[in-house]
Amino acid sequence: MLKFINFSLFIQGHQAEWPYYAIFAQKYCILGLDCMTPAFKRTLVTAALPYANGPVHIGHLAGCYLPSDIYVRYLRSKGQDVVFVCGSDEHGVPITIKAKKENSTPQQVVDKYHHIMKNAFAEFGISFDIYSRTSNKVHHETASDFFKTLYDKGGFTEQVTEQYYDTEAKQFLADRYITGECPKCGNPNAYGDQCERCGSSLNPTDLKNPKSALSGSAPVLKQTKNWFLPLDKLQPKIETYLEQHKDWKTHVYNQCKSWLNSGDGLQPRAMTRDLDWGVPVPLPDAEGKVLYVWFDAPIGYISATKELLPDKWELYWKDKETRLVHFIGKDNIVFHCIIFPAMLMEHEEFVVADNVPANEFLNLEGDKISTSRNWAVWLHEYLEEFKDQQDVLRYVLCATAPETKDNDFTWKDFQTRNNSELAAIFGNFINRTIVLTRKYYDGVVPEAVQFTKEDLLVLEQMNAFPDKIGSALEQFKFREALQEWMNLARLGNKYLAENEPWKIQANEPERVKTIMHIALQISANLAILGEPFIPFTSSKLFALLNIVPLKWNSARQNTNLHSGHRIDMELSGILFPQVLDEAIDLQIQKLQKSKEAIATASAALEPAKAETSFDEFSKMDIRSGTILEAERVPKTDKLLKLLIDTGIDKRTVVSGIAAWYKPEDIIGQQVSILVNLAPRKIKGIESQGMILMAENAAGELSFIAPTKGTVINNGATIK
Ligand code: B3M
Ligand code: ZN
Repeated sequence: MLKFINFSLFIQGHQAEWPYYAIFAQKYCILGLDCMTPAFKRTLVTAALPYANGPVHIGHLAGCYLPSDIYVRYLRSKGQDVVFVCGSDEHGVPITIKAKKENSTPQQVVDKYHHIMKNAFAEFGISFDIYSRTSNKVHHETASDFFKTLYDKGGFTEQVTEQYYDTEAKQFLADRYITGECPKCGNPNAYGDQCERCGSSLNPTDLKNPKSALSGSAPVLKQTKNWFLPLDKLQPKIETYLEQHKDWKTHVYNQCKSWLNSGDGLQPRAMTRDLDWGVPVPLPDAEGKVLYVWFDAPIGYISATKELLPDKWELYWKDKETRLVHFIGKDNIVFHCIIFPAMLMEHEEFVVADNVPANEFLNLEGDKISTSRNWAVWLHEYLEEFKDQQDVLRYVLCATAPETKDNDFTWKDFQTRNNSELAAIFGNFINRTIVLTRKYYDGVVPEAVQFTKEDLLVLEQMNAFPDKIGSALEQFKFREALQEWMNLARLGNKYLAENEPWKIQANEPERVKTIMHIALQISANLAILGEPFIPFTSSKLFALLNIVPLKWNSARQNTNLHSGHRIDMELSGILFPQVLDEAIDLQIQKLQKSKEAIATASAALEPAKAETSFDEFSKMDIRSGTILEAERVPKTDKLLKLLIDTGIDKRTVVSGIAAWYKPEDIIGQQVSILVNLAPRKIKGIESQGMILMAENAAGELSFIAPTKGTVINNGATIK
């Protein structure tokens, strides 16, 4: 109905704009009976390709994999033609950074995590038709061809620009290799390609106080050639596209709008990178360059479809009657609503997204989920601790989904939703129905003898649920849909509680037959309509009722369990055991440990030293310098002999940094050096000063150097 209302408002406000009307009329059957049913022939659903750089946690699940799975299961149940694709995003800096951290290679990292992630999704019933990966051949070819096609059409501008370069690591610093202050919101930890706090898409040179994520040092600017997508020129097309999608979730639409309207609007964006991990740029003069991960990753949706349906994939990508829906987290909005559509439009052969129902973020016990702080509920750990209870987590994450704003997952809420909703309402209703059917009728569905007015009302209400739930799902209102499903269980529970068959069986056995007949129909409908949300339980319930799984539209009927049909006599009707306080306490303790670990790490920092005066401090002459030569001091593990240009002179300094820096890597490194420290002999070498280093609680060292590259000359004072 919502679409219909929007439509009338639209007609009032924009009577002259008939092309929009035509698009709208084509998109939805507004003149048909079922105005929510789109006029598309098939749907392609994509879920964001997660970086293969760590295991999966509840934030991933709640953000896009659970809602997309619920949506797809619903469409399948409705008998619609739907394909659901996903896979691991195996390129980009998040992978190479992880490899560095784990002291392994990018390939080893993606091989390890691809399988862990794939299994976790399968264990939680995320029913992808394919879970592919972007390191495979089909993808490399598809992404390469896509780039070539755009290139041949003149879709890129070739530009030599100054990009940040880490002189220590001898590498250009793309995307997450560089961090700094977000120019839009001031977040001090924004990445070179994006600020995770305000969602802005950035270029590394936008960051204030940039810093290399590789060495921690301040980068220098160095010229390099890259290929840019001229988003500035494409802005009008994107604007028109967005105007056709006012039906998108408000926060998604508004975010897109604000990018288009902010500052000078969209800016050209480099689609290639100076990196050695990724899809090589398919041009002769592009040695050592790969495609930008955000160029190749969304093409991964296309490659995955190709891999799944080698003969039919084009139908899902090139036929106008395909509806493309991207499920993502909010940090991916710009890439899916602006950049990828721009790429697809420029290519000209592909359909673009009809909807991008992004979710906001899920927090955990009031704090942002964080892998590095181990503030997360990991799916593999959950499975060990709550064996066979995947549906409880699916239910809770759907009930608290961050659909329109960030939301919080708490273990107390998890317990309450299990015990007071799944167990006390749904589970209780099913168990009573099964137990009484076995007890009174030896498991055989009794005949409804005579319906009272109240029975008919309950049946009528029951029959309204498929549309109520369906319409909420079609509008991506998953919480509301789930609540409606639970309302059907409430209806059943209330019906039994009011009619109390257990009390009247002795005197009114005929009446009880009708009551139980109706309770059994409600149970069957709960199994059908619950399948998208809690598929494991739904199939247990079908087994309990001893019927094959039924499709959505059967739930409009009262006759899914015929009189005379025998339900299963063995299976347990307890579908959701209680979650005990001890289990919850254990989880809370576990999180507490993560908090303590973080606290211990910061407590390990040295307390501040006693006060000093400015005069005392000014006695120290600290200058900016550059390392000219470096070599190991023989027979020591820790010491390097450095020759430093202090601007005033060139002098030798012995420094205990050999555990952290190789001599060959630090030539050219800018340093801060205390030049008026009295000389002293170390291992027979006269050290004429001291370079300043930062040291963390773990004893790791990093240079303290001027951050403005060559602007600060050797000899510049530091005060
Ligand atoms: N891998 C970002 C992420 O995992 C990215 C999504 C790609 S979707 C094409 O958050
Ligand atoms: Zn920001």
